[in-house]
Amino acid sequence: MIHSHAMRRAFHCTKAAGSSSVGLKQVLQDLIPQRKHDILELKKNYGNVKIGDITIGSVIGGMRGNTSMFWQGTSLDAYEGIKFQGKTIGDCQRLLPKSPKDSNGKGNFLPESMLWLLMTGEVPSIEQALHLSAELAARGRQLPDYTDKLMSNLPSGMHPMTQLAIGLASMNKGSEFARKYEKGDIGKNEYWEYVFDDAINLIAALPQLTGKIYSNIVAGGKPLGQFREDCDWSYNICSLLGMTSEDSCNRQNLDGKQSEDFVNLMRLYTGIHVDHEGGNVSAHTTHLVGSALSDPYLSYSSGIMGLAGPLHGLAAQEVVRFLIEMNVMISSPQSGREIEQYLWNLLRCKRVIPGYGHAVLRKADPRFIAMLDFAKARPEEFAQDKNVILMEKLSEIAPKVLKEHGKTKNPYPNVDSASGILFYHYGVTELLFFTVIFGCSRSMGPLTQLVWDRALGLPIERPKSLDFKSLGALCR
Ligand code: CMX
Repeated sequence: MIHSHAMRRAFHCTKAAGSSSVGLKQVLQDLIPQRKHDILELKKNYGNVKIGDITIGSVIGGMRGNTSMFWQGTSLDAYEGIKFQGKTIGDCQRLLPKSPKDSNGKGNFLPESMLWLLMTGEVPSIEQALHLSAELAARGRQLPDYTDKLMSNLPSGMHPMTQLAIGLASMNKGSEFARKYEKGDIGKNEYWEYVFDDAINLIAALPQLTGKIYSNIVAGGKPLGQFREDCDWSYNICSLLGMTSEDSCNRQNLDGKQSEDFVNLMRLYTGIHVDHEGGNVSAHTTHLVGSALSDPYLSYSSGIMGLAGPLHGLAAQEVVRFLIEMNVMISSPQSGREIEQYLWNLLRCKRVIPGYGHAVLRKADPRFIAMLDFAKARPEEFAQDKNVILMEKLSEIAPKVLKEHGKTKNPYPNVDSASGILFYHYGVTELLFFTVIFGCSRSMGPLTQLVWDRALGLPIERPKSLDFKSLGALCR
């Protein structure tokens, strides 16, 4: 029997002793000993407590309902959606520090604030968030030489996610963790520090890497914008895509307001895609590969390979294609009857409606709602965009159709229903590229967990597998 008060005592959430410090690593340094103690106590006192049953259905059904991962940063409730250290998207929008450069007060929180929250469980002060932002900018000023050269020499037409995975894997050459481990001069207790440094360096490098990939796709490798060390992480992503009005390139001729909105879209998008608890393919893969003590670059590069799948991160691209095609075939994006017919034809051909359904969620994805709200708050920008109008209309009609169709467990829109089409609106029209932006954001959750995996000394993952004969024996 579990004594809940004892359990709470064994795993209470402790405030970091030095949480007034502005340095993330220092705050973690103070936090880790208590958490380490907590997890050892948990294992010692409650290691035999059963969490759930594993059924044959879950063994051959993608491990659904098989609660078997430790994941601290986020949790996913089928009806409430994603929570970041227990906080909803709305909470995060209220509580997390924003960029002081945002003049109109409508700005989104900085993803750097989210990274802090994920790592420590605490909402950072504005000083802490800006300190982390400046640290990322300082570390991300330029790509390592070897990565830069490699990226410049990739064959043209290479899939953007392949480019991202190659770029990240190449950075393993500079991995502090791999170097120290190879030399054999670090003990288990110190692993996390080097994993942390690699994780921060990796996240810091993503704006440059993303800009490089985009320039490979659209400009034959010619730089599209400038990295600014006095700017935040999302701003630098936008700048290196040539999407800010301050850029000499300003590819889409965005005016000041549009440019500010685009940066805020990037902050929103990259702030809420950071994680979706541990079981999703990109997060799970990063955690699994990292459990073999592969360094963060190799681990997250593997996660990126999973994110590239059409049932995971690539869905945003499929949605954009789908909306554009449907708009060609129907007389108006408001025509409910024609949309319904279009969807039924699709389902009869055994195709899925992209952007709908989810393995865990059982209601509309709050991330979708946040993206939709972004568009709704800017009617002057989006009112004439047929794709955005169709996206919204579809979110009323598709759930009815999918419910009647009767197969899908969750007939509601997921985040990918909205994200790509908003980037497309501002002129990022290279569909395969969207998942790279997803990859920038997703780095934060799985890499946070990787730091904690090593801080808590979690072991290599090695579940048991069963063949047909063994499953058959269980059925007798
Ligand atoms: N359109 C049509 N059929 C769908 C469907 C959709 N959007 N979503 C699920 N189904 C079908 C499944 O294909 C499955 O059919 P079969 O029994 O014939 O194989 C059946 O409904 C049951 O599936 P489910 O249990 O509801 O969903 P899963 O957990 O197996 O899969 C997901 C989840 C997301 C892969 C699926 O809903 C899907 O393919 N959606 C479209 C692609 C998409 O939007 N992906 C983005 C996911 C977002 C994320 O990664 O966070």
